[in-house]
Amino acid sequence: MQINSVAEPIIAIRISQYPEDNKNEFLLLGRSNVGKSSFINTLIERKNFARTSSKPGKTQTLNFYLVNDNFYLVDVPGYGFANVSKDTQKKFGIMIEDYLRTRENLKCVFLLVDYRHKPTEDDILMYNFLKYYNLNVIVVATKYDKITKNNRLKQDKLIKETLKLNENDLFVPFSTITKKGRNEVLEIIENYLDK
Ligand SMILES: Nc1nc2c(ncn2[C@@H]2O[C@H](COP(=O)(O)OP(=O)(O)OP(=O)(O)O)[C@@H](O)[C@H]2O)c(=O)[nH]1
Ligand SMILES: [Mg+2]
Repeated sequence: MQINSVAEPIIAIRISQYPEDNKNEFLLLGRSNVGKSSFINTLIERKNFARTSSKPGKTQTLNFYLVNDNFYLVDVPGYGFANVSKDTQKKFGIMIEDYLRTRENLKCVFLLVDYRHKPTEDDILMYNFLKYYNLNVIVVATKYDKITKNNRLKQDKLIKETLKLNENDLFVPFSTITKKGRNEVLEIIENYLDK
């Protein structure tokens, strides 16, 4: 897929603020700082179009990026970061739940986990929650460039076993530095758009 255009995001906190043009949507989920916003930038080949930061807690709203006038990539706040107050975390949780509960044009969720680490309890909870609601989940392991060759197989195994991935679950190692996984993700999106 060629990326021809990306519009300034539609920002939403409440359901009433979501786009109403009923286009297909793809949601990014994952811990704060795992690389959700960076993932979007890599897909659309724009530097910091979706704002990123080395400090967790950068994205604070639902941000809908319309790509090719055809589908939305939806960036959201991350979970599981201790420096964000309990109240704020709760608000973020409600924002994401509202979205998942109501969004019929959601095609699939990219659940991002850090390639270097064992998925956290929050990651496991999120994965199970998505499966329970029968959503299509693609696990993306970010920051692939930061791990040595020797450790890759071990990390693959650790992530798949910790989340208890099924045979049919897609698992995509990803890097914003080398662009590894970019084509695969674009193909996945394309396949959903064709369905
Ligand atoms: N080396 C490397 N760094 C990455 C990669 N992906 C993200 N990062 C870095 O990780 C940090 C966090 O990235 P963000 O995209 O802001 O993370 P986020 O998940 O959107 O974070 P929140 O908005 O706080 O939930 C930034 O410093 C990025 O440059 C990657 O594949 N490789
Ligand atoms: Mg972000």
